[in-house]
Amino acid sequence: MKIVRISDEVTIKRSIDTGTTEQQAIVKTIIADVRTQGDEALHVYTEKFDRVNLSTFSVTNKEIEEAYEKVDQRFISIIREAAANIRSFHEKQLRSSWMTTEDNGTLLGQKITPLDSVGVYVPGGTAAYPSSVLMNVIPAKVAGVERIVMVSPPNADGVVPAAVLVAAQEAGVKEIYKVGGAQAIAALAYGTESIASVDKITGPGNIFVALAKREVFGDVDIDMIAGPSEIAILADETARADEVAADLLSQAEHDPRACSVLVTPSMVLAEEVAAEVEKQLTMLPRQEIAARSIADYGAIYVTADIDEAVETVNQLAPEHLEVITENALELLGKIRHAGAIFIGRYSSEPVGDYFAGPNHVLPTNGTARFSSPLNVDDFQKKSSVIIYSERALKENGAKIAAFARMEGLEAHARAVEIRLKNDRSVTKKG
Ligand code: HSO
Ligand code: ZN
Repeated sequence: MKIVRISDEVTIKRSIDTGTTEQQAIVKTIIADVRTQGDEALHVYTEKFDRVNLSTFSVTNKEIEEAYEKVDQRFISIIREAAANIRSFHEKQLRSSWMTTEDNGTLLGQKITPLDSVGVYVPGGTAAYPSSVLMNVIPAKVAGVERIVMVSPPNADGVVPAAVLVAAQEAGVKEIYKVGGAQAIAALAYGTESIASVDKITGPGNIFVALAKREVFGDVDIDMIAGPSEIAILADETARADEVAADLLSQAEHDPRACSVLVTPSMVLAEEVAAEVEKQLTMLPRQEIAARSIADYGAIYVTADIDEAVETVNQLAPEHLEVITENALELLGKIRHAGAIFIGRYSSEPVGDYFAGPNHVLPTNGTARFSSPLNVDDFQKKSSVIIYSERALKENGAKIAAFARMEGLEAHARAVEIRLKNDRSVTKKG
């Protein structure tokens, strides 16, 4: 792993895949086909890309039951416990509608309403993570979303992995379709004979899925477009090199384009971690992926002191940040940009990926500067409520009409004034 002494600017190499023009064109065609031909197009693309011919896309109760038989009991109970932790964390995010009363009798407020329907995309292959099913579905459920639909590509046998189905069932998904890729995103956005459209699409996917989400955005809402995983570890000489190295590798094994960096004022730790990473790499089942990630995107930055290390981390705005230093908690106040912050050596990143409760869908690519982990607010929206009182309109009507005329909008002015006039004539008559 390369060790670099930090200069005043951190130029970190990260991977942003915006797709080729060819891929963009393919995605546009698929979306247009699904819009015009519905299920027929879904069948054609499922045969073409997933190499399977399905009679229906819908996952049946029988398939769910079979999934439960395939996975072991211990996994089911771990999933249940993780789901309970995730649920209880997200319940704390729930906000209430509110209303305030002004002295003149006016009521003003904010009404919170869950989205009607949400579609969760779950990738196929080795990235079909049951944990991501929980992390996408549970906040929507807690938010009160009535209809949660899951889509995932079928494998060559025409099934979705058992663990994914079990996680979906445990999270409370009632509607699952075996369809993936850009065609699944198009079906969720525009609807087909067998899949009714949704209002928002979340969940990670390959470049075709990401491009399709970008394409349908505006007709429906989408979550963030996630880049490869990232971890930054801020550590001093009190950290154990073997633990730091293990955590760097935990994200490196996700993707050859994942980005794992250590930021430390200690050259001793830097050298020990570099050696440990090499050593532990050779023992990993996914060493090929992790080795490429470490070689291409990994780095150890050595800073002059802790303050410079904190500043470096803020410039990186990493998806995950671990702080393993003396008095780590004291640094929390100085950290401004990170998707999730793990404090102390017992808060290893996978604790958050699976179990602690906070969401593992986090801003990547430096977007932690302006965005947040997936949360309950992402599945609700707000409406303003205005209940203006008679007294308030009488007090302020003339000002509102004057404001409208300043903008040259006479009908606005008259809409207010007609009420003032009507009330004056009623008073006169009475
Ligand atoms: N670390 C990934 C999430 C994940 N890890 C799923 C394991 N499974 C998000 O950055
Ligand atoms: Zn992970």
